Amino acid sequence: MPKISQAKIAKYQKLGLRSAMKLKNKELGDFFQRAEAEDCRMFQFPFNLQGKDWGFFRAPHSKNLDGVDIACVGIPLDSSAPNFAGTRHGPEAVRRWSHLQGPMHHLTKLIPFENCNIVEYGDVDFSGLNHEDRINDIYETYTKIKDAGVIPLSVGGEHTMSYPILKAIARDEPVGLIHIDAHGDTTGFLSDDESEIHDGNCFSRAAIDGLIDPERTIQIGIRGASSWCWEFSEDTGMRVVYAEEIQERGVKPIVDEARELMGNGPCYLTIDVDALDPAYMPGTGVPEPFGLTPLEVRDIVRGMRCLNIVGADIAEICPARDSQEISANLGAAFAFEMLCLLTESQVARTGNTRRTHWQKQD
Ligand SMILES: [Mn+2]
Repeated sequence: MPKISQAKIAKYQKLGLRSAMKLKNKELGDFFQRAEAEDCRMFQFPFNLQGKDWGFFRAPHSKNLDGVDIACVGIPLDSSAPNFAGTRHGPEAVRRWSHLQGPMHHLTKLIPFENCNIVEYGDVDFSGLNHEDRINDIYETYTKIKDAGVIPLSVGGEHTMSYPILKAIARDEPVGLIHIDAHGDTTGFLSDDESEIHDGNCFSRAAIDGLIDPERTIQIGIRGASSWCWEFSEDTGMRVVYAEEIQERGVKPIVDEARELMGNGPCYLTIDVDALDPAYMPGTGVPEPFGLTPLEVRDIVRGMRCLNIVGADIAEICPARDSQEISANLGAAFAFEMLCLLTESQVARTGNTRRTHWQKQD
C-alpha cells in the first residue's frame, strides 16, 4: 500500500493542531472567544463546571428582564397529574442535559446566543404546597415575563403549567396552538369544582377562557384508552391528528396543515413528551404505547420554523422513571430545537438581533 505523502501529512498537521477556536466557521469561532472572554466556557464539560451554576444551555442566570428576548424557565409542578409522580424533577434533569446541547444548530448553523438575548430565569418559585396557589405562582411569573415583552421557553413539570402560561401571554390576543401529545388535555371537570385545573383539562380551560383559538389548534400524536375524554377538541373544531395518521401519512402533510392553520398569527408550541413512544421516552408520568418516534417529533418541531411563535414549552418529563436518563437527554434536544425556533421567530418579529452576554456590558 502506498504511503501517505509527507506533503499531505504536513497539511493534516496544520489543520489538526490549530486552536479549536480558530474555525473556518468564523461566526462560531468568534462566539466561542467572546463567551470565554465573558467567563462562560462553552468547552467546559458538564461534569466539570468548576462551581459554575449555568442555566439551560449555559444561559446566564437573571431575574432582570430588561432587554431580554427569551427567558428559559423551569416549572417543577407535580401535584395533579394521574399515575406516576416525579415530574417536579424534570426541569433540573433537562437543565443538566442541556449543557450538552448547542451552542450552534448543526444544520441551520444558527447560534441562538448570537441572535437573541437569552437568560435562565430559574424555576418558578412556589409559595406553598397548594395546587391552585402554584398555578397562580406560575401565572404571576409569566405576567412579569409578558410585561417585559419577553417570550418564554418553559420546561416542566406537569402539563397543567401551560394554562397559567397561556393566561399570561395570550391575555391580549388568543393564540393558535401546536400541541404534540398522546392526550388532548381537553376533558371536563373531575369534581363539582368548576375552577379545577389539571393536566387533563388545561386546553379546554384555555379555550373556554379565550386564550387559544380551537379553530387554530392542532393536536398531534393522540391515542390510547383515554381518547374518549377529548370530545371537546372535536366539538370545538380543533384538528385532532391521531398517532396512526402520522404513522400512515408521514410528517409532511401534517406540518403543512399546521402551518396553514397558524398562518401569520401568534402561536404557541407545546410538547407533552408522552407523545413519544415509551420505548424512546420511558421517563414520563403516563407512558402511552404505539407513539411517535423522536425523528417524527423532531421533524414536526423543525417544520414550524419562521412561524410567529410567542412561546414554547415541554412538559411531563419524569426522570426518576428512567434510570438511563435518555428521556431528559431527548427532552433537552427538543428544548434546543425549540430555542432555535423561538430565536428565529423573535428576530423576525423585532427585525433585530441582540446578543446574550454573560457579563454586564458598559
Ligand atoms: Mn398533556
